[in-house]
Amino acid sequence: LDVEQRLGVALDENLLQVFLQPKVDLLSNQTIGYEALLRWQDPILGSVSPIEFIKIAEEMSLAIQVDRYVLKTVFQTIRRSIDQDIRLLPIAVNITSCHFGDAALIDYIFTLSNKLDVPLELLDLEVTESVLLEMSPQVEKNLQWLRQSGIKISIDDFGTGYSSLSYIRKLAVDTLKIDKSFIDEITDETGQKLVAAVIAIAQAVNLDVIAEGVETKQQLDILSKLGCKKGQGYYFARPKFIDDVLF
Ligand code: G
Ligand code: G
Ligand code: MN
Ligand code: NA
Repeated sequence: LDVEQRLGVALDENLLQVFLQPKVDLLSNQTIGYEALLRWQDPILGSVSPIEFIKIAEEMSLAIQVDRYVLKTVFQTIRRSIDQDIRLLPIAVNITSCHFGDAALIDYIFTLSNKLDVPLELLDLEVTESVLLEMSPQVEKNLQWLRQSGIKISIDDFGTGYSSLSYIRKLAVDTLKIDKSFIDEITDETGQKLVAAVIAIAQAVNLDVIAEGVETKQQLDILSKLGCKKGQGYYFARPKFIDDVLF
């Protein structure tokens, strides 16, 4: 059996697990939100990396189903948390580029939120720069609607794609996530200058900025010195099963 065949089964039988990784305020060390990340421990295939199965999902046109699976799981879990009076922070869900320009995305999110009575302020979305390359009227419409609904939008893996700076200025997004590859090199002089440049871009266009893949105290100290106020990475916490994080 291969990944292609099992992925459909995994979606139908809820075999994919949603994990959460905290986003942290660098000054106070407080968690300010989470990113939802999929994990798949398959009874037949063993553990399958999201890098592999997300790519296959895209090839098989299952990407939208995968995104919906995460959205549904996150909303259902938020509902259970509200029922138990647990204090909640926004949870960011990664949306595949091709899905972001789909009119049905809005309907899906709106229907879930209504049906489960979960405020949309508790949802954030992350998309990669490639969405900006394919800027269609529907992408712009979706961005506007999402923003008006209180859903914050981050550009993921920022700096690795080809997004033009003029798009970033015009776009209704909230946050740039500095890709881990830049943080990996932040201890080099040139690497540090690059991260400083990304932070300057974000400040110039009034966007929030968050560093991804922070693994060491040294990286954290340099980020703080450069004026970055938020971070995410193993230094703070690894992703954990959503129920173990929230309950
Ligand atoms: O969590 P990890 O570092 O193993 O993720 C590897 C890749 O898979 C990353 O690029 C991450 O964005 C992607 N990924 C993980 N979970 C999801 C998800 O729920 N949806 C999408 N579209 N991508 C995800
Ligand atoms: O593409 P995206 O940025 O959504 O993917 C984030 C991926 O990076 C996730 O798979 C997550 O598990 C992983 N990740 C998060 N923090 C760290 C870190 O500090 N080090 C490493 N190596 N991976 C990380
Ligand atoms: Mn992400
Ligand atoms: Na990223």
